[in-house]
Amino acid sequence: YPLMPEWLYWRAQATPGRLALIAGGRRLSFAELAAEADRMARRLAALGLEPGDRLATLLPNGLEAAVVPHAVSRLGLVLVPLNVRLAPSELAWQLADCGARWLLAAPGTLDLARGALEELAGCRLVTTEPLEPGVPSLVELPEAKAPLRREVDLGQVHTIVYTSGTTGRPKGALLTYGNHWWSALGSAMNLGALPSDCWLVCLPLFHVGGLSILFRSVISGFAALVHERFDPVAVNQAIDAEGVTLLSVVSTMLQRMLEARGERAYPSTLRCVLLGGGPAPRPLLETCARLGLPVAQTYGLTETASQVATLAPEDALRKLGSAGRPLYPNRVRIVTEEGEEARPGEVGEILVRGPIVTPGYLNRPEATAAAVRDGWLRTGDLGYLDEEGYLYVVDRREDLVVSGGENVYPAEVEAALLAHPAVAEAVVVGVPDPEWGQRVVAAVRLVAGATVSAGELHAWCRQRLAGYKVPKEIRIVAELPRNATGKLLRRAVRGWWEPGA
Ligand code: S0N
Ligand code: AMP
Ligand code: MG
Ligand code: MG
Ligand code: MG
Repeated sequence: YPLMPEWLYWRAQATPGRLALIAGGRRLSFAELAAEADRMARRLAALGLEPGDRLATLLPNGLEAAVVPHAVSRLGLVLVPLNVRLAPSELAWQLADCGARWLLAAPGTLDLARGALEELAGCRLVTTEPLEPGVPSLVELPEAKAPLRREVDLGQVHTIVYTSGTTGRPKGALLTYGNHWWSALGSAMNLGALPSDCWLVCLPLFHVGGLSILFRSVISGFAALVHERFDPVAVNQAIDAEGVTLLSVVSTMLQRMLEARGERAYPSTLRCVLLGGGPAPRPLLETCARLGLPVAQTYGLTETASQVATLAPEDALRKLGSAGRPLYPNRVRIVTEEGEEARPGEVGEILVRGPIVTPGYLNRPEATAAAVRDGWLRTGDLGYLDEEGYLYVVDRREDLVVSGGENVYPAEVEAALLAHPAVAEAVVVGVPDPEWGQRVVAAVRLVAGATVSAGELHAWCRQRLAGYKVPKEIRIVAELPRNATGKLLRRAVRGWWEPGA
């Protein structure tokens, strides 16, 4: 793999005065962002962190979360951005799996970080600002004289992002500099990238949908505006009055933006709304088309560092409902259940090949071998290509629930329910939901003679699972539906919530 100049180091020399980042109440040029990243890198070095070490972060969106990916790259660390919605035990497991030496937390995540570290030896806490005696903070640390890297190796791992799977624990997807580089280039070649662009980050920076915007900004040389949390009114305001030209959202967010706005048109300065992370409901796309809102559906995964295929702006109406064509230089194939190449229009599994595809999962040789074969990533998603090679993702996966852009695998929730001594059997399914796309619900059968309320089970789940995984409804039933051979019928359980499906 070729060495190339470290992106921010290069950018700060090429266009030092151009606006780079608006976050945490500050506006930074690329030169200022680079200085900020260098300072953070030297302070991290003062903790004893060395090239190759893993730095986990538990950060809400803000200045630190936007600077740390670049600091990590200057020092040669590996960034592990953790989801702030997870439960302490879920975080502890990921921290142990990746062997992080330090966990960086902020005021808003301190308690959660503490909870996660309670039973974990070998990982220490560092905070963004002074919060407690004895706990080092970035602000107070000295700047060590560590050598900072001016070049990066495209084959090297930059990030580990945890993503859930059908069975077992989440897996840490390895993302290299090359994955991020080609992702940013493919995006620029499809949507264009202008010095005057400003890409709003209202997705969390611990998922690739948010994180990838930071790399695009530095690689292509446009600004990123980071919102601390998703607020539809603030997003609309930023589009109207703060020069936002691009933004990335999931359906739940876009819907809330439209509800907050009514029928008032968006300004023509808004070039593109990238809509991804889950199915794009057709009525939502049609409403946007009617309002003249330039929405581009995208299909992407953690394992591909974000976008795989994105509809080009000029195809928005002609190909409504499609996720577009694969981004340069990646390829997409559809393979039928029989293992054959699908014909145009024929549904099968979506396979992806190209430099955006992860080299694999941390500590999981079998899962890696199963997911990436001959360079082709098996996504587990179903879709088809039309005659012109445009991708349509069809929403038919039984094992995955996508709720508000967060993925929930029923097995994980079922395991949490089954861990309760009163629960004999549990079935978790996703049902259509007007706000979340799908919501998680559960049906349980209790151990004979046991008594527990749905409320108690709810509280039990809350202690063990991220809020978005906790079933929005739990039904206690006498019997779960089975077929003649005793197999649990998930579809029948789903029918209790979704009659006629
Ligand atoms: C939709 C969001 C913003 C909702 O969060 P909100 O409103 O801030 O919630 P809270 O106020 O914190 O909590 C209120 C209650 O709601 C529950 N809750 C929160 N989120 C969910 C959820 N998703 N599902 C169900 N319930 C939820 C809370 O638990 C709380 O309830 P109680 O009090 O009872 O606990 C938020 O969910 C959000 O940020 N979603 C987006 C997450 C995301 O980034 N997804 C994308 C992940 N995938 C990728 O990154 C790959 C795809 C990709 O890269 C991409 C995606 C989109 C666009 C572009 C791209 C690209 O390729 O570039
Ligand atoms: P994640 O693993 O969190 O990165 O989420 C990736 C998953 O989100 C994919 O495997 C799909 O199941 C789903 N997804 C992403 N984009 C789309 C889309 N345009 N339509 C339907 N599902 C999508
Ligand atoms: Mg996934
Ligand atoms: Mg998702
Ligand atoms: Mg049990």
